[in-house]
Amino acid sequence: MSLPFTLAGKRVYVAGHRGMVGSAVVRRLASEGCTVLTAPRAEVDLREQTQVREWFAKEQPEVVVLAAAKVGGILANASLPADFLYENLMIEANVIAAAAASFTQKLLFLGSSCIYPKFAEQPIFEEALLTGPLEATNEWYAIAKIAGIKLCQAYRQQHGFDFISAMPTNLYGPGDNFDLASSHVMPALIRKAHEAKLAGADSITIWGTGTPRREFLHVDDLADACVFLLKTYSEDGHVNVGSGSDIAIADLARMVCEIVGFAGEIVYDTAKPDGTPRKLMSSDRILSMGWSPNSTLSDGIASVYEQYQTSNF
Ligand code: GFB
Repeated sequence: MSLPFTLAGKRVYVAGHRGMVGSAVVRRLASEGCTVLTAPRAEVDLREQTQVREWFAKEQPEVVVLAAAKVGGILANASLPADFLYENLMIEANVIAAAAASFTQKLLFLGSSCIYPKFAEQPIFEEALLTGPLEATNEWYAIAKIAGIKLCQAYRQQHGFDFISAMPTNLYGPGDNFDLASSHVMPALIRKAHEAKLAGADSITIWGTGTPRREFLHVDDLADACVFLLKTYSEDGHVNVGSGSDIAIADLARMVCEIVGFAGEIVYDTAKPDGTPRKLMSSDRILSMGWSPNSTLSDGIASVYEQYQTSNF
């Protein structure tokens, strides 16, 4: 495959276009001069092999961004192990195999930083994959994502397909899930602080001890990295995509409360899980290729809060 790979004039399928990541990728592709293809779930259920094969045979996408996944925060991951493992395995296997069967020129698979061992040395380089046990709260999702990386590598090695993988850190941005039972921490904190402010409450309760550290990246930065990798990367190894710094959940909660304008107390529900103590990735590989993120955490949170107040989540 010759690089840089051109998107202009190509038919680019974004799987998962209604999700936070997929919708950001669709927005970013608007300036690439390509035709963006999407398929509503009512038309193609990505867990169903025949539907996926038939759709690919009919639409013949030349490029695929695989952003479709069953996703959720720490509690959803821990309480729905069968759904997270089965649905993600099916989606990946069906889309990657259908892309190969219809001779898609390039495919980008999106994973997650939870693929790395729970106690991986920090910052986590790509080589840390499969060097230790996973974090229990998300091992089901992580195993499915590891299988997706390996499937891309297997098609590359056995059949020469240009299938690549990117591993984003914890993401946030427009289109996030604000349901408190199933969301990730960022939308949960924004919603809790906002509702407490409106109610004149004295405190908000957040999960765990507040000591775990997480690295956050705005989803528009990830979408930009996806386009960058599609155009410039064509190798076997997966590529980390992060912001380069992490923050303790307690400090994040304070930052969100300040942005939202809630001055009450933060209470910790330690019956809820902490998850991985820390997962700061090294993004040296993509930085050395010439990509870097644009958003700062505080600006990113402020813009999401603005959107949250004006939308019907
Ligand atoms: O974002 P989160 O759900 O996912 O939680 P993970 C991050 C941290 O925030 C954990 C704490 O230590 C939570 O205990 N936290 C505090 C909260 N308050 C809240 C709250 O109200 N809601 C939530 N959700 N968390 C997920 C994985 O792990 O990250 C997935 O389960 C995936 O597989 C995703 O990899 C990116 O960072 O712990």
